[in-house]
Amino acid sequence: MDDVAEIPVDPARAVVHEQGWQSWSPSTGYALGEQPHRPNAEKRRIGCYRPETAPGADVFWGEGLLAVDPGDGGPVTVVAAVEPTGTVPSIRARAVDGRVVVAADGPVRVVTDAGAGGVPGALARWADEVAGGLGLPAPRPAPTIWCSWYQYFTKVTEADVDRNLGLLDTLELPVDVVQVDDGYQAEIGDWLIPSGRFSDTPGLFKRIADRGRRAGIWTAPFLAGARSRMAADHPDWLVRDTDGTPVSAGNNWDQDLYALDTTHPGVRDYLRSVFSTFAGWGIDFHKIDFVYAAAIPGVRHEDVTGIEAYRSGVRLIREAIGAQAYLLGCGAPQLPSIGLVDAMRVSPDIAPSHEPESGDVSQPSQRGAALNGVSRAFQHGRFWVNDPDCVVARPGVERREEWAAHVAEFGGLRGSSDGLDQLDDWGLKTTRRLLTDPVPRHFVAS
Ligand code: 9PG
Repeated sequence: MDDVAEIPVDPARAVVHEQGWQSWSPSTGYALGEQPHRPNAEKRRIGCYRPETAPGADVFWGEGLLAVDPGDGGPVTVVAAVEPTGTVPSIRARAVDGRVVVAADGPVRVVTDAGAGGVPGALARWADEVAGGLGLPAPRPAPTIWCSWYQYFTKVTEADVDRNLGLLDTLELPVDVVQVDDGYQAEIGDWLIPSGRFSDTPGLFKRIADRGRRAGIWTAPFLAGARSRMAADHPDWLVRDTDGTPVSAGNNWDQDLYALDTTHPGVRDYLRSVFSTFAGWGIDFHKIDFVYAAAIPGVRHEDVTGIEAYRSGVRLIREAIGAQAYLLGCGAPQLPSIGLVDAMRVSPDIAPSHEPESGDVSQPSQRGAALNGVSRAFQHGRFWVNDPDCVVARPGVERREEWAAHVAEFGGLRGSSDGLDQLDDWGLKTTRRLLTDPVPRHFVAS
């Protein structure tokens, strides 16, 4: 790493802001004496942080973006990737005797920002410049969603979706898209083979459309689960180490995960056929998840960087689903996704509990979800529509009033993810309000 800036600070008041790699990576500001959030297990480091870096908690570390507020009233320093959609250098900051010393392992620019609004203001101005430089159009208005995940998780059944589809009518909820999440498919990678709990998936999506709603689906298109038929049938589709071992893309669903090589013609044909099949079923909303896998370092069919492989994979999906379909990224490298998606999950998952079970804020919890939703507000309306994660408003959700207030202020995409028969009066009223209220076009730093 080379030093790129040395900033005199008030050590008692200075703040260093870290940008994490992907949707679930903790992103926030820290006082100099604070320990930044780091993974507490290897599978989380790979699956929720940047797989190729492992900074300790004794340094601050941003992936492609880091900002320093000196705390003495002086300007904010933003250190950022020169080409955030091409090369995302790691940026390290250390406190040394009344100074913050910043170093990077690739091309960055150092911007001194004396405008209003502190770090959020400076990041918003940086994002405006990036969006302007790339000529990004304003993001399209997002549809409202009902999502199966946060009530039913992987145990969702076709009957659960049908029941909620009916309740949307009975309750007259203004939901545009019914999005079936993880659980409809046989395995991670076997997207067109139904799980035992779904008997007629195309029929279900047709019923959604027949009721006047749009059909949405979840996939993890660049993952191959160790148990999948796809991994067994096509071992040549996986990203590998130089010694030929498939690269680990983490572990979830009680199995090892591998990354698909999006430059391999077989993978490209497969993804095209999966997403064209979905288009034929009338699906026009896609939550593509765990997409960090496509960018994982390793050996591919074509000699491209992980970020190039990732972008070409997402572009291929966009071509297959059509320009009109709505595309939501999740588990997605943030800066490399600029210009590719309509909306982006900017946080780890919401959960009924306020604290993450394992103590790692990249894991499901209200605290982790809110942390990122606030600090990534600057991205909303500039790079895409921010998805702060779904509204969960049923009784039993800890501090549900706080979560609803967070979504009201920072979302972006508005989705409900309760079993609609689980809502009490407050939950129903709040869900309706959050689905109806106008969404701020973009975040403005106060
Ligand atoms: C479906 C879910 C939902 C959810 C997504 C994603 O192992 N992990 O660290 C891990 C992180 C996030 C996660 C699952 C596992 O949730 O964010 O909305 O779609 O997948 O499986």
